[in-house]
Amino acid sequence: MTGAHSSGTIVEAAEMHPAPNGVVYQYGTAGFRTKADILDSVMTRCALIAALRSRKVGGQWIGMMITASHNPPEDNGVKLVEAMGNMLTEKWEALATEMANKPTPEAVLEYYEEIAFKNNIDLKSPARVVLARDTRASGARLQACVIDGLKAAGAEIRDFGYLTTPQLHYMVRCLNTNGAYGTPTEQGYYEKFGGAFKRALRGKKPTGTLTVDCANGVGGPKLAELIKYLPPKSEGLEIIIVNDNVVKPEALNVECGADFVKTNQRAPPSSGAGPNDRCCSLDGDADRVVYYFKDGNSMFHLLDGDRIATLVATFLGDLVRTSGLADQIKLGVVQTAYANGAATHFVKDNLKLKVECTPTGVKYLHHEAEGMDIGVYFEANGHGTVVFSPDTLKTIAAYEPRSPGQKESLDTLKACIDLINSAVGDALSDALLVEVILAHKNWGAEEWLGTYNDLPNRLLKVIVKDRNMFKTADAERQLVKPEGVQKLIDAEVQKVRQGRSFARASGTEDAVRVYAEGATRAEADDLARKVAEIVKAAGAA
Ligand code: 16G
Ligand code: MG
Repeated sequence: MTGAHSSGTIVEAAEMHPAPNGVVYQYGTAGFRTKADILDSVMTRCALIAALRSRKVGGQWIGMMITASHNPPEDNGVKLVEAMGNMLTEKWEALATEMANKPTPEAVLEYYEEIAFKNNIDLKSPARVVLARDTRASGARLQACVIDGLKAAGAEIRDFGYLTTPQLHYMVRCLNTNGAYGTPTEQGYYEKFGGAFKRALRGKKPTGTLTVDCANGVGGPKLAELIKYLPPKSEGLEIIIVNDNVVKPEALNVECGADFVKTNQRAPPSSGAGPNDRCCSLDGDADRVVYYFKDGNSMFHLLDGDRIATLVATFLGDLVRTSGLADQIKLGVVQTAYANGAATHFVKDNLKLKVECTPTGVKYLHHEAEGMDIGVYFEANGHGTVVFSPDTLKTIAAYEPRSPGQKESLDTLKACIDLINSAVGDALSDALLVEVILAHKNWGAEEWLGTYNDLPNRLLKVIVKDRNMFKTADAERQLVKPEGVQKLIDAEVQKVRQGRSFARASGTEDAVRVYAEGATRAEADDLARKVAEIVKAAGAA
């Protein structure tokens, strides 16, 4: 921990880390993210924004996570975390973008003072910022740039070194809630989630083993640590860790990790798992997880975020009902347009739950879920968690079960609440929750897969002149610009049985993404190709 006194001025800090010429930065879907060698100035300036944000919220701790998630090893980035452990509010994203693009150190200072003035921020009031980073080689250098900015802004600093992104979110929430969410230490995190896992299992033992691919990122060493707080494998879950080489930073996310598995629809080549062995893959900062297995015929099966959402919603829904709370607590599920049509159908028609659809990006889903009693949200790519409203938590805490059966369900429900990192999607906590549910159902991955059949689908990437000309509405399901393009897409969708397709500009890459599904593999592929052609033609204009 370092002191709260400013050393050096804002101008000096900005001078130490000048902005490269001609680069335009943007606080994107999940923070700034680009090649690490052009991020120094962004880090220092983002630190100033974090300090201002902390002052704006009365000196509460604000988080800064240095990571580029599933991006290649040479990239890096930074995301800011709000006081309750959620993602930075959109208004402040815009301030961060503007600050990052200021041309000179003097302009940085001027903007710093302007933000303070316009937001009624007293620059002498305390500012507190908590830091962590993933295992990228550039992380140490970039962190030094952050610290220069924080010192210049006179912020108190707490540095946790290496953490997963969700661990940092956890620390922020703990620090600002006087321990109500947990103890703000790494050990506190392991004790909380390890303890809740044991309680939620209630003596049940998961079948088989779980092989966890850690993408050669920070999730590896952290999972190894967490395992020490889980029940011994003879009584609980046997976890086999693979791809945990953080000594070789160039191996990060290469031929492994959640993004590799989801995009390529295959297991990492390094995986040594046998037939029907349950596997999951984390991404580089462990805020995302997908499951998969190979069957007896070596056929690969993916159990993605949609599957986790349906499994979790089924289980929590059952617990609410069997606890006797169904009249008081309603569950809902939040998805994006990428959710497989079969998953949406399953939630609506089998589980009879409300489904909402939001644009892509954790912050939109999280926000929507906050409006529900219990909001289960997952993106197909594996980002997600469960959010419990304050009233729901009160209802559950105060509820007196009327039978031993109700008590059993209620105790399991309470343990699951503790097991879920509701500050943000957490690959480690999500995986433990999945394992608890499978153990209760006495299921392996095959049974889980058997709950419904995914519609065949295809995701394509189209490079266009300017992706910003593609504007969507209705949670990205309709293209409103360029005009007339949606009509052409609709005409193709009509021709395909169970056809559905949409196109949207990526928030993280310079491309337009096309998604299509249909009754058969051939129909889905064909539809995706046709829609991609339409987008390509429109984007060439
Ligand atoms: C980011 C988002 C993720 C989203 C993805 C979409 C967070 C923490 N991460 O990784 O939620 O699914 O972007 O990428 O919000 P795309 O816009 O390139 O398709
Ligand atoms: Mg990530």
